[in-house]
Amino acid sequence: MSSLTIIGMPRSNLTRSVRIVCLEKEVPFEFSSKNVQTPGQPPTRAVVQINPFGKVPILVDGTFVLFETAAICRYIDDKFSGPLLRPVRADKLARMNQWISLAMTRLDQNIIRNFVIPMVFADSQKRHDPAFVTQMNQIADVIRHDLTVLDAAYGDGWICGQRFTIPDMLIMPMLHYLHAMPGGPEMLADVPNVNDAFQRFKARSSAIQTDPILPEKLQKSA
Ligand SMILES: N[C@@H](CCC(=O)N[C@@H](CS)C(=O)NCC(=O)O)C(=O)O
Repeated sequence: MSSLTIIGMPRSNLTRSVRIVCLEKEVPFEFSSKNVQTPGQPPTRAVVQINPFGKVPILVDGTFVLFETAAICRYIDDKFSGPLLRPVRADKLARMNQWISLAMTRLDQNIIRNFVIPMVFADSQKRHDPAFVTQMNQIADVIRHDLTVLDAAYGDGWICGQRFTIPDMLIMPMLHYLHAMPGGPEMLADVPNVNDAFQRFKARSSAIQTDPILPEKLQKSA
């Protein structure tokens, strides 16, 4: 019997990644969004008490509390039996860690924080503001560049070859949001290996069970 709880928000891409890791690892867990966020407000006391940085996801395993998505994903894979979510050979493992690091630093920052979030919160007037348009176009160019690099890595199916591993579980939820943005489907269509992996990701049970179900307004804006 697992005592695992994942604390986070259903629409947080990183919380989704951790839930996907649990599902792929076949570990039973509870998902708790209680007192996690008050929209437009700083992190709640309930969150800050267990993560002083005020961020989710957070893992609670009995008395053990862990924050930072990459650390949580690796912990789940290392601690529990079930399908291995990483390669075995040292060089392949190092390569996986390279992609995890890239996903958590550059890709999450550029795709989610610098592009998706500003686009979601921009009203129609803001979306037509020339300074905002220039800024979004510049970030879109960086994302296009990064997707091209990823496309070469996705040549064998997933980023570490044929096995669906932790960096895929971090990157694919980011692409889910990117795909919902204006120009997102076109960006993905330009990178066929990444796009093919994204289509296979969407069909996985772990992706379906954690689908953030984006509001219709957002879906239509793509
Ligand atoms: N470095 C952290 C980043 C976590 C993060 O930015 N989480 C977002 C949700 S995806 C969050 O907590 N946002 C709420 C806030 O910033 O108040 C990690 O890897 O877990």
